[in-house]
Amino acid sequence: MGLFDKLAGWLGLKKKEVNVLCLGLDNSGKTTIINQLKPFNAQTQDIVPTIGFSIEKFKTSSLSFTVFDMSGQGRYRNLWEHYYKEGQAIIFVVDSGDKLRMVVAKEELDTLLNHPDIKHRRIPLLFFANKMDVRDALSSVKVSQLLCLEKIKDKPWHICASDAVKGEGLLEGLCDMKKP
Ligand code: G3D
Repeated sequence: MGLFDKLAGWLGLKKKEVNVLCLGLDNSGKTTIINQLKPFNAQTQDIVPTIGFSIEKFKTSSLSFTVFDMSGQGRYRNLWEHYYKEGQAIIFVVDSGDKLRMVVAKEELDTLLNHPDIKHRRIPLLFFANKMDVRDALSSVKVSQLLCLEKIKDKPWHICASDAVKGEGLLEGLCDMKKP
């Protein structure tokens, strides 16, 4: 079973289409992860490059992904928040080698979780503590502590260390995830 099937399985295929938001700071590894998840026949739909802000969307028969950076672009926030309503699952990617920006990642996560379109929904969250291969990378436990994930009580969540370049940890992340 491929990664993509796993993800589809985890999300359940009762709904016709499930839209997954893949979020995180720039350079955390979102594109690399998504490319690993993407089946060969996935169509990249709209790559919408606007000045300073771009969203990638792609879609297969049952899943669609919306991927964007949340960093350095506060002024584009209302553009990306527009996508929250239609998201039914969130993959939040953190660079576990980037200790300096962990606090920024946490701020973005907190802002996301407090958003009216997310706050009261039992939307499942899958965290990847990515770049586990880099020297001195923080463990998934440490990343979880720094992001205060234990405080998330009203949504199913799971964190997994990953090396997106080698494709390691992604399958484990999806397998360990509880069905929403
Ligand atoms: P983004 O889409 O979140 O901005 P990318 O991030 O997927 O473009 O990844 C940013 C850089 O980190 C890329 O390197 C990519 O190869 C690298 N990267 C992604 N995941 C991992 C990982 O798990 N381990 C390591 N060591 N590197 C990773 P370049 O050099 O292309 O900028």
